Amino acid sequence: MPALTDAPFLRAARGEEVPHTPVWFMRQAGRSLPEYLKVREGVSMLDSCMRPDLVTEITLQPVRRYGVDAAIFFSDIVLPLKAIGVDLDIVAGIGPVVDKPVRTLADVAAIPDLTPEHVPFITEAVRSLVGELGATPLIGFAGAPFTVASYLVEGGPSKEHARTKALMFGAPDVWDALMRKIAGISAAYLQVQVAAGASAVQLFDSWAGAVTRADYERSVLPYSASVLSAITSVPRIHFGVGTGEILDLMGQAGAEVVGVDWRVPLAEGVRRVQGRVVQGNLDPTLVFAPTEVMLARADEVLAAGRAAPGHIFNLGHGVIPSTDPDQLKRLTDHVHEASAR
Ligand code: 1CP
Repeated sequence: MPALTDAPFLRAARGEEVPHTPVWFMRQAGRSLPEYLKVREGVSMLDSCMRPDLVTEITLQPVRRYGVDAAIFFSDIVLPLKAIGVDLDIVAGIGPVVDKPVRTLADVAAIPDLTPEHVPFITEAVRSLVGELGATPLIGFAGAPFTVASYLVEGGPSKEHARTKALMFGAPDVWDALMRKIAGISAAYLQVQVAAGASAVQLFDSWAGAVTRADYERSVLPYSASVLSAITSVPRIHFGVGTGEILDLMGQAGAEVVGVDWRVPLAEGVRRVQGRVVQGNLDPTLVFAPTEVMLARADEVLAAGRAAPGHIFNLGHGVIPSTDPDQLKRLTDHVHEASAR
């Protein structure tokens, strides 16, 4: 039986030699899989995240189907907020919706800190998964302060993040209090997952690309760095979308691995994060192209990844729900075969 600590995903994250380039996909579980749609029938998204039996099954589904090198814990970035009592729901076809948006110091003060007692079902689900996964690593995750703040301040998904950025520009005291509060919640939530056996963590700052370099450095980075610094025993991955202009700064936030979205050529991403391991970055729409086109582009990503101290193959953002799972299976097999040392 191979040892978990020698799993290719963890070796790559530590910058060690690997038998093949490890591969997993952001949002590999979920709506692209018929077996997911089946077990979710009649169960709301948030309810499914609080049921360890369902979380275990849904997390394992893509591992069984694709043979990917890591599992990602099935949950959502707003789940810890729900667990501490923030009135929110995940609405099908929309995403997270917050009943009473957070805009003032009093609103922030009303949000409790997260303790392990708030999320016993997470501990139970992670333990169950780690037992089932054996030598396949489980990635825990949390939302980074900026991205979670956007849902809290806007009250739901947003393209412009206008109210969020207005708060950042115009009310620095409220912004600091809110970002500290979320940083504490995300750090505690990751610590629960690591304590229960997660082998790595990913901090999702999906919407960080919405801010300028200067604003990122001053008003976002310190809080993400604080979350990352709370995790010292397992490799950390730091990811956002549209982050080309801030990729070097993201690399300075403390994670061993930096996720690169598909807009930045991976060779350039490797240069920008200077000495860090990279994760990414095939355009998620390439699965809709003919297989040979998708695989040729995957070869380019693999070639560029060789310049980094380590490379974890992934898409440049999450799996699109209408993706054909057979394409992801072909992609996984191809990455393994084409990168075999
Ligand atoms: O009913 C449903 O099935 C809802 C769809 C869904 C799913 C399957 C949502 C609502 N969240 C999830 C699961 C999820 N969310 C996972 C686990 C799946 C996996 O990776 O295998 C993860 C890692 C997330 C994290 C997440 N949620 C992020 C960061 C990752 C990213 O994609 O950038 C973000 C931004 C969210 C918010 C969210 N939750 C759900 C939706 C539709 C959204 C995005 C809404 C928006 O556009 O703002």
